Amino acid sequence: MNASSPQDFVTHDHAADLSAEALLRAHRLMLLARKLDERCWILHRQGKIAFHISGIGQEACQLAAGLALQAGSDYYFPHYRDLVTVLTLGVRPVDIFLSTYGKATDPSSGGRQMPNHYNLASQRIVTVSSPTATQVPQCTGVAFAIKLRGEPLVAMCALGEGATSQGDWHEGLNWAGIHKLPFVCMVENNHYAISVPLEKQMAVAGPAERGYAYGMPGVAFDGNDFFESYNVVKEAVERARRGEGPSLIEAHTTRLTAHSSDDDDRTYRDRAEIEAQKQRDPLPRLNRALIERGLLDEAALRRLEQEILAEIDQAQADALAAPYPQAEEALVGVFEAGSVGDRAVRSWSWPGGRLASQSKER
Ligand SMILES: Cc1ncc(C[n+]2csc(CCOP(=O)(O)OP(=O)(O)O)c2C)c(N)n1
Ligand SMILES: [Mg+2]
Repeated sequence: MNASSPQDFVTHDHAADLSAEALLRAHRLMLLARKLDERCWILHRQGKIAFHISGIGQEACQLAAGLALQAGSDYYFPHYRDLVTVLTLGVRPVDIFLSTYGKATDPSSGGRQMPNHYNLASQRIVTVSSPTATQVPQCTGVAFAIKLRGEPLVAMCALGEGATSQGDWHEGLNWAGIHKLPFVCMVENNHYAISVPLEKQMAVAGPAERGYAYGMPGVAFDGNDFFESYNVVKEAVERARRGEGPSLIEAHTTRLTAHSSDDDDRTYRDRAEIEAQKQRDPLPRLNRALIERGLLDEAALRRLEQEILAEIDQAQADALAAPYPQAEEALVGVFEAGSVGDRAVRSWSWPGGRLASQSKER
């Protein structure tokens, strides 16, 4: 069974419906994400932040996801690489730095989550759980609730191809297929799970081949081509919204960095392979497409880059100036007030003082 092609799946050229204004906004978001991502790498190498995991090279399919969903209404369960998706759905650059620096005003967790574990409750971006693929059954659970309530909403998740080897992925997709849920699963197939290549991960060409087994379309597409990605993701999202059931969509994409700031991919990846993958980099491809359409020129691109770098400088400065959480508040929000865990925590002694949860009701 071969995966479907975008031509078989897409019923309408959704990308053609994007106005010039929408395309310029999309392009700005991709450039913003790239520059923000690069800044995080620099801060890590300067020893100023503890960890970074990158979306560089995977932005086209991610941006398509952010644009295809209704921001603030539909639910999104992100992959840890989905920087541009979450920026598109409403996370601000300062929020990324607040989280990375572990500041008290970090809207995702008050500085408690790992960096890149994106979430923003107001925008229905549900927090990344560190065990890979656990977002899939979480997301199908939300999709089930949407269906039971008869809401015109969609629940979408993203994950890497390596994580599709986890049982959670299979269970989630099986459930979505049985109940014909308003659910979209996007696999960002960058052909590596840290150092493990795709062919050591599965005996099929890619995860999309498995859609048939779960009773849903499985569609493989060029996840580095923004227009193709938008057409596929939008089709899957609208199909779910129309009550036609779930879709499994597989973005062929490129991880242009090491797995994370803690990884050295020179130990397992040929440099020539990365150089070849850079030819598929989604950002120059989108730059060229907008230049060809007369929406951008080289001078405008340089101006935009400067504007974005200034925006990032400001966001970084604002986050640096924000307060760190108090040590005494470390356990606030971990347990529901009045629960067994909360009562246990209240009974602990704390060097140098009392826990905030012992002194204050929250
Ligand atoms: C259940 C579980 N096992 C292992 C890990 C460690 N781990 C984190 S990311 C990762 C690789 C995931 O690869 P893939 O799903 O292809 O995503 P990519 O990083 O390539 O985007 C692993 C093994 C984890 N977080 N959770
Ligand atoms: Mg991978």
